[in-house]
Amino acid sequence: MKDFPKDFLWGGATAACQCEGAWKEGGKGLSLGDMKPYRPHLKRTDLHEQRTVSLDMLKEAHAEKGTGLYPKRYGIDFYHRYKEDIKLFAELGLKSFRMSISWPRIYPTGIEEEPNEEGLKFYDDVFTELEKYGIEPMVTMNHYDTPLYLIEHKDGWKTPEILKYWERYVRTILARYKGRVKYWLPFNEINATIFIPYMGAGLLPDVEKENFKQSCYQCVHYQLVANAIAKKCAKEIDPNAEIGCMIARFTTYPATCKPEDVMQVVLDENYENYYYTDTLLLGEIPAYMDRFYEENNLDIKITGQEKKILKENTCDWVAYSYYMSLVTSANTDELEKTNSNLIIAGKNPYLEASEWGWQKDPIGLRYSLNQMWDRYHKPIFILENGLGAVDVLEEDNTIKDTYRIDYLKSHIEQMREAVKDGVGIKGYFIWGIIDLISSGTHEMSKRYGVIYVDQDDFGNGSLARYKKDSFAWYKKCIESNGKDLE
Ligand code: BGP
Repeated sequence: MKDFPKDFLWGGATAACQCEGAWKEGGKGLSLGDMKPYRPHLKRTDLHEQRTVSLDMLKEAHAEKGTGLYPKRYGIDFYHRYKEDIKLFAELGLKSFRMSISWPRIYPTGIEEEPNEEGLKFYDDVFTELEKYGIEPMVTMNHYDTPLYLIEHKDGWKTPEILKYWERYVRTILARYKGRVKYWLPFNEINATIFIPYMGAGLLPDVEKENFKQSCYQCVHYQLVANAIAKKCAKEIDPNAEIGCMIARFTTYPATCKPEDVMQVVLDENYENYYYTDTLLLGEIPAYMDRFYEENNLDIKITGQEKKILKENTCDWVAYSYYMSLVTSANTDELEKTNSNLIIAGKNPYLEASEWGWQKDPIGLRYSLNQMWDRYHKPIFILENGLGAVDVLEEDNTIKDTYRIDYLKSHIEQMREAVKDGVGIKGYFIWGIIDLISSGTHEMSKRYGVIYVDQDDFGNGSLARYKKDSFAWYKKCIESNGKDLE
């Protein structure tokens, strides 16, 4: 029976806007994340409030002098500590490191004719460090990191003008890092804009008002085209580069075996997940979207040229983040709800949830891997999986995170089952391999790492790094190519 292939990429993932900090250093321009405050008065499970950014909040962020309540401005100071961190990744035995390039570090406003050399040099240095230890980079081009200027002055993702700036950025980084980066992911969770419109596309509900849904889907369309443009550029600039696509995977179960509930699963998964991967892997906007646009009174502008780009530039592999599964029904009002990554959905009485309400479901990982493989037969990467939890730093600087080991172990076991099922999985990345700022709630105390970072929710702490118990556990897992999970 099959097992993990020899060249399986055991990885760890981060994003520039959650770890780099140095928001104004090295010529970097403002980004979406720099403007989103930490709001300690909100409940951890209050997803609606947590994800919304209003015009007033943006104005306040522009006026803000200090950095106290804007944690993405300082991150975990990866910008200055990347050597120390990469050394730890090497000690861990990491085969691949997922990171993102911050677009506004390369083009501060997005519209410059020439890139910012200091920004380019920073990533050169990061790649040099990774090469020193033989760690393969997996690079996201845009992880919730659109330059703020494009949003505030150029209508952001709402018009095709952005594609010109995007292409310039993509060409710059593909050419600069040619031969150094093989795996490129144009967008983190390209289905996110519908759920977190601000971080996905800089959309503010109080600006969009009744056009909100229309704007969301128009932005999504241009992001899909942008993903295909990245593939087009890669073919010209670095044919050895592989371009992927990624969604936040919402593995969905019906609340009952009532046919209406089962049908609802098909609809939810089509609209929330498959629309994106079908378009980018099969090369056509799926027919079910025509019905969706019509029923929702959406008038999405799509040109023949854009369809051609999508058709001719399908992705080499597919990826997703997997944290939990969801429940749906034909009558969602009847469902007891829980919080999940990006989405509020039905609760599953058979599953336990994390403190943030995310329902842990390792079997759902095997299930979704089979679904994705059957649908596309393209190599799959799990680019994010992990458990956000409150960790305790003991007096002797140890962190006994057995709950995290249990979570990771159960998911890796199910991933192995999927490998045995014949699914072509190429790599697995623990999200937040090192503790970083939470994307959803901006807390520091929602920790995912196998490396602890001494910093609290308000930016206090030494920033010292400590190995958690899960560090030694993941090291063994990697060394044994997934055989030793004890
Ligand atoms: C994904 C994002 C990541 C990450 C993760 C965990 O949706 O791609 O950036 O943060 O979710 O979410 P959170 O940080 O809200 O716990």
